[in-house]
Amino acid sequence: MQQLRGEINQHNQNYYQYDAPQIPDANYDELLRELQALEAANPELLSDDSPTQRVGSAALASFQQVQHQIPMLSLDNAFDDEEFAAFDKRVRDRIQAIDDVEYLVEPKLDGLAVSLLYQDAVLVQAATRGDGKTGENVTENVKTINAIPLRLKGVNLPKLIEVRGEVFMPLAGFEALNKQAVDMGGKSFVNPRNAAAGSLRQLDSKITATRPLAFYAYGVGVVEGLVLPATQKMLFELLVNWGLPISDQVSVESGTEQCHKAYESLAGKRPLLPYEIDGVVYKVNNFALQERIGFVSRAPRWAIARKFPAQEKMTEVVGIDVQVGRTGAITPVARLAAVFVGGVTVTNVTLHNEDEMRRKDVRVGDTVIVRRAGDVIPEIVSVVMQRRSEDSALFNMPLLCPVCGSAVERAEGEAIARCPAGLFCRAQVKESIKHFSSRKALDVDGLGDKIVEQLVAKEMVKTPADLYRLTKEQLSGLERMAEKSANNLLLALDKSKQTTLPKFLYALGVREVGEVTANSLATYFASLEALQYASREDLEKVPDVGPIVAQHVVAFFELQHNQEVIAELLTAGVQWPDVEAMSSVDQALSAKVFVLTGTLSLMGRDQAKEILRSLGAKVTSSVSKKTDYLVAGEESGSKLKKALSLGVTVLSEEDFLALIKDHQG
Ligand code: I6G
Repeated sequence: MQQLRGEINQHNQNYYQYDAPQIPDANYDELLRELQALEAANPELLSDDSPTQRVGSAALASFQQVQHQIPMLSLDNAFDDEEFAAFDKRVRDRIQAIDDVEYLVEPKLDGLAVSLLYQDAVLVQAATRGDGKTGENVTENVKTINAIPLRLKGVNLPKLIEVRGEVFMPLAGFEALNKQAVDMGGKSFVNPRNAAAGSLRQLDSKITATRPLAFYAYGVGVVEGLVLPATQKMLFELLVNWGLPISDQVSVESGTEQCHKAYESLAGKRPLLPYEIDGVVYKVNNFALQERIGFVSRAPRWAIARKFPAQEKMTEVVGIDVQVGRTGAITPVARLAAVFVGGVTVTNVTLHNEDEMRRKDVRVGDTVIVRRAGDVIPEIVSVVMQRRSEDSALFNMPLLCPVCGSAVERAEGEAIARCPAGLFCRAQVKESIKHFSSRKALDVDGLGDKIVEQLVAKEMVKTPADLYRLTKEQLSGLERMAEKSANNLLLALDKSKQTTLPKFLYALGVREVGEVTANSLATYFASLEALQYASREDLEKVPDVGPIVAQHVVAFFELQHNQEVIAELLTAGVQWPDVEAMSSVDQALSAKVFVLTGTLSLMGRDQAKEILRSLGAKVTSSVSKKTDYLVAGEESGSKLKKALSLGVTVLSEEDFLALIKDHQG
């Protein structure tokens, strides 16, 4: 217990005093709960100075200290429905409730708690929570936050009122601040909470003034010259009338079932909100009941935070590998001890390139914090430096391609190192074949990675054209390939020959030519021959094609090897309908720009794209001012948020189906 207390105290200090947490919140919560459980089982060993008995650590000496007349408490947590039900039962037992209890429900923002003192309606002091009893005087800094009124509005204002709430940094501001920091060669913030804390606790308030901070009030402390209304909800209405912002997601719910629904609803909205939340706060709505229920030393008994599942977890880097991609890019990849985070098990994460790996200073053996938010690919947020072993060594990128042994090249000013061997490097052959046969390309059903690996290793396939020369005998000789599977694969190969020009162009794997560009090229040139002989100038006339893409396209078709492979593919029977014929259908959506996001449950995304393109629309992957429509399926995330902020028309899946039905006639 002593050891746990020491550890937790250190984490408190890192979090509250230095704004530099070394472990994710979920791991901190786990430590605290472990200590709470030990103390509950051994009450004779409980001590007043245990971290379970207080909140955070003392304030930094460089700010003036502020004594909170009424302690700023923290909230107990519930991590599942049973824990919330147990909380509700404790509440009901204390007030001997027969009916359901009414709770005020609000999102729990990921920011930092502050106290604002208004005397005769004027903001006279602002303080951080600190250890709950003593905080830091951040008045000058708080005065720079636009969301916080310097003078309260209205009549019959109290003589003195202490408003409490959360200062936070909205996501858009956080992203802009980090971009600016990186552009200027500075360090970025790990998350919006740290950015908010770091911004508020600046000794120079001019710096705070440049930071995009916001505020929501959640309660009051000291009050003189006012009789509080009967409920938390009515207090919120009063605060709003005085000009104080409160969350726009507040509701009042009765009983555990409704509370659960409100939790689910906020969890669903979470990716759409313009700020980060890490849970939901429930408070007994009625103040008289709150008073009867009372407090324990660190938290009110009438409130609880129900946390969302963790999006950050700690794990260990067990190795760093380098992968050679289709275009020869050499990418360092961290192999992790498996960790369940944000709903999936993560075992590897890309480190992108050497510079990025150095910037984060990731080494084998390090303990790292892994983050997976929404549908974003997992990433390493930071290394837990305190846990680094003394003999840890920098990982050096190889000088030779780990697959073919060619000398690795890194062009000046480029972050990516490459193996220059092209299709003489087996890794690149393998990746090219995988790309060629992938679903969005020629879609060869049943040609899995393991089979491609064997075909390339045995040198049965060196180019995509070789796929069409494979025989049943050859295939049956492969591991995991029974005769039936060999037959099926041959049928799938035969079927894949009927394709479309955009898919064929995408399948060729020209650098920088993704699905969208392949489609633009096909639409513009309408035939493979026209594209093959296009000049850079011609290519740059195509929408979306800039000088770099044009250069890659020209370079690709200049290589004799590529011309030969294309000729062999055509001889093997790969073919597509005329683009002319394709574009003669209704082009009612011609030139409209669509973005698809979230899960489309009635029609897959690929099918939706194909239909849109056949109607002349353009489908791009990111939302911008040029986007005409965003089709938002279930669990849409940041794209939906961006579309809404740019005023782009958002279509539900049903709206979308109706639209294409209209145009298909
Ligand atoms: O409504 C609240 C939101 C956030 C809170 C709260 C909080 O802490 C960050 N803390 C307390 C103690 C209470 N309500 C009562």
